[in-house]
Amino acid sequence: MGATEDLDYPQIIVQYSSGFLISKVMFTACELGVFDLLLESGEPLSSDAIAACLGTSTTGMERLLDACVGLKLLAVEMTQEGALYRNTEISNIYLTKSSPKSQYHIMMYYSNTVYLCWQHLTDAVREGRNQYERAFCISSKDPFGAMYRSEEEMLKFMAGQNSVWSICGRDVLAAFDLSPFTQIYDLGGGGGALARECVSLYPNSTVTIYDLPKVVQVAKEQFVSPEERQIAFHEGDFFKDSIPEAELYILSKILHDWDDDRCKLLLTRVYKACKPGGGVLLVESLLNEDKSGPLETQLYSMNMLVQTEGKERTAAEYSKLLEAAGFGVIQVKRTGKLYDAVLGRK
Ligand code: ASE
Repeated sequence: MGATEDLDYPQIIVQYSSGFLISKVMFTACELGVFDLLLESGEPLSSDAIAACLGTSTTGMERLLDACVGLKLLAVEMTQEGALYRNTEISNIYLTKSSPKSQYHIMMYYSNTVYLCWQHLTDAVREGRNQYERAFCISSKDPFGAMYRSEEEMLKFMAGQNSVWSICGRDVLAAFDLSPFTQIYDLGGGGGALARECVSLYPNSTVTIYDLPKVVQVAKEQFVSPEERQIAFHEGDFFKDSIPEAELYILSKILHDWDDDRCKLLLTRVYKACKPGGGVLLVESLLNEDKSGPLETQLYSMNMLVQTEGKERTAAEYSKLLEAAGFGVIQVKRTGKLYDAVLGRK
């Protein structure tokens, strides 16, 4: 395709203009339980049958299913009885609620919370800050106070964050050989999915999830069973309360929530607590050094603008923050997936 052709018909502009419609079609099919129904049914179903089972209109469901076919999230076959729909392999694995790799919860968080903040992206760019006041009429002083404004919101966030580790957890933890570290703290470990991956990959390790008291309570009740003996809990605020001594601290998607000063404060506190010879593992989505990509990370950085006080950073930026806190021998591993790993040693 030549440049003139591009200018004659602006393919990417057309595509980007309807990009948000794509997300909403996928989120809505998930929310209504289309993929769950087709998995359970075990055979292709008509749009009328799907509409009847899910209690929706037939006219709306037929269009939703056809759009899912266009997105390759469903497949359709024409029979004498009309069109019959079935899941694709990808949908069975990632879009059904019960699958171990389900992305259902993060989609519900995007669709029902993140989406509302993005309504105010223009204001966020003008003002350079998150949009809780406009989106939810709540103070934006304390972003996690706002994000955890109700137990329901906190639960949705924790479940959403957990789903990411079913697709990226192993890679970020295998990026470095962490087997020398057996006493591990996962600071802001939330629902514990990364801790679970960690103890499964490193059977000699114990991982303590350090998080706010209300997060720890919900994690114990809903996400981690007492049988998971290698996972422990510690209630506290890692900016204020003491951080126990350990060999390794995991900070997974924590620094991206905060500005440089807060990051340095936290890393300095972690450095003081850390055993000599120990380290800190940052799990973050790394920007290219010239910030030219990856696109997913650039978009996440916009999301940090509307939802938090942070941003996504380059490997050099994380290295500088680590060095400022005292850490040396900094290693960076890109995984090629959404999240990467940076290891700093004391
Ligand atoms: C945070 C992570 C997220 C804080 C707010 C968040 C995510 C969504 N909202 O630490 C997950 C990452 N996804 C995006 C779009 O940033």
